[in-house]
Amino acid sequence: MKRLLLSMVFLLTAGIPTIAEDGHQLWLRMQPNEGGVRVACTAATPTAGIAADELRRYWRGTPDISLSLNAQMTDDDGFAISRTPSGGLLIEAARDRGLLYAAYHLLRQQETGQPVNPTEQHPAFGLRLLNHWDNLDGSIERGYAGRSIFWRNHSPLLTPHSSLLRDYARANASIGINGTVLNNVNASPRMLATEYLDSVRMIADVLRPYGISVFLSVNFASPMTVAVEGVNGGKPLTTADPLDRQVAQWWKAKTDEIYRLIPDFGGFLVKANSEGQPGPGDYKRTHAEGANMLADAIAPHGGIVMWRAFVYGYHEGNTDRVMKAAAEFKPLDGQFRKNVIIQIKNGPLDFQPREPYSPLFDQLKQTPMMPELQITQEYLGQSRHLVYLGPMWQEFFSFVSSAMPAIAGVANIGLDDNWCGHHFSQANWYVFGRMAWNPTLSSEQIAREWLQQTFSNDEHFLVPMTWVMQTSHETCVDYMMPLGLHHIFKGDHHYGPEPEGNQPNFPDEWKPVWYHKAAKDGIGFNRSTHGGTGASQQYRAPYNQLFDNVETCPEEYLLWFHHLPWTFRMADGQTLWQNLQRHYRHGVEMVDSYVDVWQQMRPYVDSRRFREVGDRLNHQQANARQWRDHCIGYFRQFAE
Ligand code: GCV
Repeated sequence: MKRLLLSMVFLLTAGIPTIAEDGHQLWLRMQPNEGGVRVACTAATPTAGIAADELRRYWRGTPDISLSLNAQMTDDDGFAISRTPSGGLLIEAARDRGLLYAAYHLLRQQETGQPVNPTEQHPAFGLRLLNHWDNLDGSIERGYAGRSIFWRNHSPLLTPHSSLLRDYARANASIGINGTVLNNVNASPRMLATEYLDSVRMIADVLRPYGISVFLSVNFASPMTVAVEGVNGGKPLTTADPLDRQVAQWWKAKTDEIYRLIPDFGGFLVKANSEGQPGPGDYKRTHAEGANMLADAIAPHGGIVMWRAFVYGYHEGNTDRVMKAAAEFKPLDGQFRKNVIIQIKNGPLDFQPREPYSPLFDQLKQTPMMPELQITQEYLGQSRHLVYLGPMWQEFFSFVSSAMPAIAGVANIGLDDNWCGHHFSQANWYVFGRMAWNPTLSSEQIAREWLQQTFSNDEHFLVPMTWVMQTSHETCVDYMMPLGLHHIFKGDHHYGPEPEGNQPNFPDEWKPVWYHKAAKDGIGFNRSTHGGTGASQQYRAPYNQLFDNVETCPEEYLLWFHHLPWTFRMADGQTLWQNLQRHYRHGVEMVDSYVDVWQQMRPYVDSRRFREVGDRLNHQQANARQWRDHCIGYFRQFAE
């Protein structure tokens, strides 16, 4: 109701977009057509029905469209659009999801003023998933946009907010997302209790027509908390050892129960033996033994297990955390069941503003892998900073092949009116979906089409704001952690600078000083083979050589791989210290110009979104200055 009232507030100022928008419509702000479009659909499924309805309601092009399934086409979510002899459009797909994606493709072309050409498209990744880090109490780990849209207050969501969930499903479908993990990887064992599974069933029922299947994160020790009928006399078990017969029985019985409720359930996501989570290592079993036990339970139903490679324990001593995933998983290559996929964060550390790609992608040869990207900007200004992640992911895809079965993005969605906290954070949800469909699309093109649909088609808006978006990631890197610096964050909330951070109660792996190693002799983490940890050697050729050699290491990764004197000569002839300061200052200057550019955008943006984005940009400007002053001020004691 509040939302409705707000969107009814008409402004009187001439020349300014008249409706105050709250951003809830995301990039789906199409105006209904006047009728007159004839849509024939031979596929009688709810999903095909939605595809036809969307076109009936919003399509303003050719008056005749037919949708039909074609079993001759490649069996994936792709689609083909062709012209009929009578000038109409024919949409064909092997699956009804393909029909839905074709409908949204046409509407996107329409809204962005693109021609409707015959096309055949197939997604790069078969599974395109969101990962929600939502807890059953309704809070969200690393969520910056309000509380969970799925769960609340330690009790199952008995009546799903269906219209909200439908809006969520529709938005995802419009960008090709076809699955979602409903709970945090730091999973409560209670997630698998029957009362919660009943909620999962209700959510699945709402999402299914939009082509979205549901998945759950599971706690490896769930059998020790949740009882299952017919196993151990209906009592929880005393172990979660994956080689224990009762444990395997427990998972089989639980999985059968899930599939009775949700026949198209997608599978499990597991964080094991990482950051204090239980796992097979607690019983001296390997990741493969743990994953395979779950894989065997779910295989008869056609489900999968996504096993995360983000592993490191606390207090493991002075070892190099970025090497751990490759060190633990490479020896297991070839030992996983076919329905196990290893889910790997884009970088080897933890979603830093910039990281080189994770070398585990180079190490596994016989095991399916999937990238995990983080949409929620945990380390990139959260929902306070305008940082468009398209360029960062494009950089990742320039190193890592997209020939993988699946991809996941850690969601930035909550109950806030505009879903994502910052209006521009919606673009990161959008670009994730678009790149999961086609990682070769340029981030710039995606930024532009998102701006067109979300705000305005006017070139006076599009040109400057595409520039803002495209440069915003590098800008954030500049004012936070340029030249390959990493993890210089304050506290556990990961917001704000703390280069002096050396908290005695933190493990080394969380301490900023451990990562930047700034001292009189220089700055940076030596991961080369020249007196360093040798992490450079986990990469395939030629990157192992390139990164290892200070002369050839790209400057953006320099201090990730090398510890260098402050007087080191950079490519531009400046010393490292001068160059580092230049980056910090440049980052701030860029944010200054974003603030100015946005002020020019008033004629193209409704009042509420104009104000809200402006407020956040002011905040970002203040934060960028803090980062610059704090970091330069701290490093100066060593550098000068
Ligand atoms: C869900 C980082 C985050 C944690 C997160 C973890 C993970 O450490 O700070 O909040 O936990 O990554 O990806 O498992």
